[in-house]
Amino acid sequence: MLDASLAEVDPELAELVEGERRRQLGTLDLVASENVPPRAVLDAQGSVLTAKYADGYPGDRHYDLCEWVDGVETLAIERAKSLFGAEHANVQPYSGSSANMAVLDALCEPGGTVLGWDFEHGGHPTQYLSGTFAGRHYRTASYGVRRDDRLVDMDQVASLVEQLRPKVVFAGWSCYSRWLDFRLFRQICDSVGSYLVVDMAHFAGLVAAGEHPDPVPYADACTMTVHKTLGGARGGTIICREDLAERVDAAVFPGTQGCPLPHVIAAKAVTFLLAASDAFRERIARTVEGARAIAAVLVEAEGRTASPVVTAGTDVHQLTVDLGPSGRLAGDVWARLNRVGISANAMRLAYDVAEAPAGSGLRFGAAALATRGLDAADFSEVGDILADVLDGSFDSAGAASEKALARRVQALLERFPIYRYR
Ligand code: DSN
Repeated sequence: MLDASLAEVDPELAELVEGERRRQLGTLDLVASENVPPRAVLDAQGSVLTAKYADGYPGDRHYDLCEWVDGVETLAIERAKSLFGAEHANVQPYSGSSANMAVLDALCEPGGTVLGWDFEHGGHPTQYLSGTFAGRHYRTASYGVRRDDRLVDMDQVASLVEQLRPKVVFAGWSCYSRWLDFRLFRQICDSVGSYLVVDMAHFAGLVAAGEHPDPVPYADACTMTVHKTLGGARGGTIICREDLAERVDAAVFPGTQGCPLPHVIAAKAVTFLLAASDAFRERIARTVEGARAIAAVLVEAEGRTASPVVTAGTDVHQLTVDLGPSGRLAGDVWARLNRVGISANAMRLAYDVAEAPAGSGLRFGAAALATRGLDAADFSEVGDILADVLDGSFDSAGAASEKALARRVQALLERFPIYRYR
């Protein structure tokens, strides 16, 4: 059994994996948190490193014969530090959520106060929400975006910080389209001595490529995922100031995790290497350009879709459309997107008019398609397809229109294939 392939040992499972590979090949992926990890990352993540126990950190493990995995983790740490200009990096968090949990464990005693970004306003639940470790172990509150322009309400942040004097303030989002003023967040945190943690799970790749304001000079710590705009290993990473390194490391291991995953850390090392390249910078520039191109087409089409682009555009890799004025639910349009070969997210928005859980929001991201190779003109074609799907008259046009759109999606997929090897 040791040397037999997955297909030989478990054809049933192999068929499911192959089905997902074919699905990825045949879907225009506009899920803002997804990407196309390169083969080198998949090779590392499926390597023999999977077998090794290595609790601890390089040079200080609870297991013997760790010299090779020490080398792997040291490479990942040094590459992460160099990529982000960080004083310290911990590459062991299993995910972005684990990274947030460890940072809270490092910086805040249980029962302490934490201020996060409201989930329906674009934040991540693990920053504060009841039902997550943050909501269970800390006294939490949240801020959001303004009703009129849907930009983050920095007056509300300042007033909540003054009133609650939180130990930790999170800045960073899962669904937002504009840059953040990290200097202002820092000033507000300094006014009461709060730690500033920037959750850059989504925009870490943009920061690495210089396509987004850099939070590192302002934040006490930054958490990130390595598989979204960074486009690589499935997992999290924390970077922080040197004086917090010991606390952050102890909070990751043994505070909140057991053995690190050496195979995933190896895949993170490859990701950080690739993210330091000119090719990566070019791809991220094309990603942002792509999101802007889609947004521009959808803003232009607002007359016929009755679905405004939130904040009327984007500065980052994603944009959100508000179906509220059209009277349609995101879940219905989402199903139509799937039928023509597009994947995206339906979500509730700040001040959502819909009562259904899926709400009125559709989030579109350009990261995976930029990795496939699309350029600005191709992204405009994607925007045109989306505008047709969102068009109110589409309902009466029916199946014929869906077929025509599916053909246009197929033409793009054929021009930009992925995973041609098995
Ligand atoms: N689930 C991720 C996203 O889609 O944004 C955040 O963790």
